[in-house]
Amino acid sequence: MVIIGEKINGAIPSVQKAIAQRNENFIRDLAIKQVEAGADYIDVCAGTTPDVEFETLKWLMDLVQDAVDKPLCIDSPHPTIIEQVFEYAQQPGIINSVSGEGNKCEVIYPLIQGTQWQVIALTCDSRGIPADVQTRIDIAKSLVEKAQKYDIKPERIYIDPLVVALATDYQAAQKFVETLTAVKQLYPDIKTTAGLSNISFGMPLRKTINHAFLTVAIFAGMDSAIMDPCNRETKTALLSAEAIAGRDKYCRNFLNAYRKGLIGPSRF
Ligand code: THG
Repeated sequence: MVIIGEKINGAIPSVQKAIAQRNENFIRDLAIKQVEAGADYIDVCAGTTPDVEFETLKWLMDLVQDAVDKPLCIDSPHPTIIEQVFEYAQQPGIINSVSGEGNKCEVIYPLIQGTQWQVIALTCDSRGIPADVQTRIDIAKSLVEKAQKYDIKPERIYIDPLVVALATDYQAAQKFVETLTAVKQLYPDIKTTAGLSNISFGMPLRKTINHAFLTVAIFAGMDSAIMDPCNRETKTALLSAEAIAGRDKYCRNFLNAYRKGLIGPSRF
């Protein structure tokens, strides 16, 4: 499982405060902790208004790259901002994200053409997130086909079938799994990812729901998750699910993590 550490996101109040105060140590510490906990990529999202997004995102990127040697997942809804910060990335990572909305593909695909960069493609467009599975599959197809014109192969694309809250659509997880399965059948080399926590928004016992969803998504073949790797219970759920899904040969990862004390009941 490819883990994209989600914690450096200006939408989180403590991070927003650290950004406002330009608290370098706070951001560095979040990067280091996530890498120690097993993050493969560090998501950086400014979560500001567009006028200060470039300088904020560049500041975050510089700090993270100074603190750890992991690639970035550059997270912005504005393709032109991604275009501006791109040159400050020290190694190829993931662009988060393109979708069928506006000119996102037309800006991002040429930027990563001929590079090792990967890209997350969301199955939504200017109409929003489709309520039905077939429209999501159609959007995924169009995003993959457009990428082919820029020599971006399916293996460099992470389709995000977009998790909406169960509280909004009680069939959200079912639709997610159906979209993911169909996309993988169409493009066997494609990768898939998702943010874990959206599923439980507006519900009690959020962690429990997130963990059940993670298990189901892993069983459906999800390759990556945008998540908090520092949460011990989530890590335990992740490694259990991978073992159960037959994705952990001889349960080696599970047993090693257990021996190292990285998984198990939470400690107080
Ligand atoms: N898909 C894609 N990108 C995304 C999302 C997605 N980027 C943003 C978001 N969704 C994923 N990122 C976050 C970041 C933080 C939180 C939720 C989603 C969050 N964090 C709490 C905190 O850190 O305080 C709690 C974390 C926890 O303990 O689980 O809520 O869907 N492509």
